[in-house]
Amino acid sequence: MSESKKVIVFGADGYIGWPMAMHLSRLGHQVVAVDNLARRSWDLEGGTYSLIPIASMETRVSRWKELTGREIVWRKLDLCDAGSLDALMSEFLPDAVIHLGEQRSAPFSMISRDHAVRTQVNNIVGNLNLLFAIHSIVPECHLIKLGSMGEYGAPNIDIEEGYITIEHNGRSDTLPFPKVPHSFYHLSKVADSQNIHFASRVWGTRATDLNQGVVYGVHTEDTALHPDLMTRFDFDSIWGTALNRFCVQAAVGQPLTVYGKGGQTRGYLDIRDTMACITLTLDNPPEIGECRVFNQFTEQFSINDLAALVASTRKRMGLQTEISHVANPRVEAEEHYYNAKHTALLDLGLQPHYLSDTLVSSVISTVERFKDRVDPILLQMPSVTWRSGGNEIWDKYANIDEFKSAGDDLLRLIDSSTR
Ligand code: NAD
Ligand code: USQ
Repeated sequence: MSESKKVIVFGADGYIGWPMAMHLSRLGHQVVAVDNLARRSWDLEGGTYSLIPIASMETRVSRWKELTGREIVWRKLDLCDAGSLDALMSEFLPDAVIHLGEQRSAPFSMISRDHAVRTQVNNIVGNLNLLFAIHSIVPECHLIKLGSMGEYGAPNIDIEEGYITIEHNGRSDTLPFPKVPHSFYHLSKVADSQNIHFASRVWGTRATDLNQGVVYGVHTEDTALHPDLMTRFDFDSIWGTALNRFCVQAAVGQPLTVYGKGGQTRGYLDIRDTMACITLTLDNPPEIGECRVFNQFTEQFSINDLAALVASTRKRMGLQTEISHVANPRVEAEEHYYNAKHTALLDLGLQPHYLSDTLVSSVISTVERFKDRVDPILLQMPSVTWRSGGNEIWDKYANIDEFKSAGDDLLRLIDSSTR
């Protein structure tokens, strides 16, 4: 393995963050795991939950130490709290930070005005605070930031890795690739990307912006060690991605909810490949002042492809699956050209897993194991639609201060209820 580094993982209580913290710790890096537990409070707020029961961060890090002898330092901290963030950065002086700590659901960001505001304030302010902390405290630190393939939208031209060379009126320049995203959440990622690019140009920040596709699977070498080390699995209409939802719908005998025509095409990758991509990025840092962009996915599928794959895999297991096309709650192209480059991480040595080989082991087996925990209400069509511009049932708080105090109450509840 490469030299041991001091790495802070922000968003370490999340689906990707917890396996990431363990993966880096196993590789011999000194890992600080940071999260404000917002995701658990958003679950309490909306009545959603992980299909896989998840342990508290305290239990996770102590179980990890007991089983491996390795220490992960756990800190509860909000990236939007600049003073506490600066103190943390000064205390640990990281060589690299991996920034996964954002609100990551497109439907959540479209529920109401307040949800859009909370998403953009949380994500853009948190990322900006981190850029300032790096600049003022650890200017050589490598920022590894999780962006999204959805930042690009679905243009009718090939998607490049971050930059495109354009000829216009006889002149030529290489510029950030144009972005026409799918939601207020994805728009927050575009703003992050712009702020990171600016910090690299002006301050010389060393950054890699990883435009990641949809991640699936819950099993890594480390999550498999003990139930307390497992990561979350979402299946409801706000947090569950289409593939997770299809596997759960099929398991409980509901038709798969393909939104609209189902030609919506996205990039996908196995969570083990997410671990590998971020590790390769950490091991191969950019130069000072370089803002690298990698498209982080391994395969492209349309939603129809995913539904057909779930149905054919289950058929081989002797199980029936019904596919339905339902009215699309989102505003998005349902039939479109999609061809996104993704060679940079392959060139660094990524060896992908492929969904058709692993669908049973990565998703279906987990769903079968925990299907008694499924509340079918959460599989139904979402109450959130892109066109409404605000849902009165959800929109119960009038301003951001009320949201914040409600969030504090929820966090106190979580602190007292997690095991
Ligand atoms: P997740 O919601 O499971 O985890 C995110 C974590 O960040 C949560 O534990 C949350 O509490 C924490 N967090 C949020 N705001 C914070 C703040 N202000 N301060 C500290 N912690 C905060 O999400 P995930 O699926 O693990 O995604 C991680 C990152 O990867 C996100 O940035 C997401 O946008 C990006 N991403 C995810 C996917 C995917 O398919 N899961 C795909 C592309 C990109
Ligand atoms: N969809 C269905 N049926 C469903 C749920 C979704 O057809 O029951 C469709 C949606 O309309 C959309 C597509 O599936 O066209 C993808 O939606 P998704 O919910 O699976 O994923 P998405 O909203 O794109 O978001 C997820 C993660 C997000 C990440 C993004 C990567 O939640 O954090 O940024 O994937 S990407 O898609 O590349 O932008």
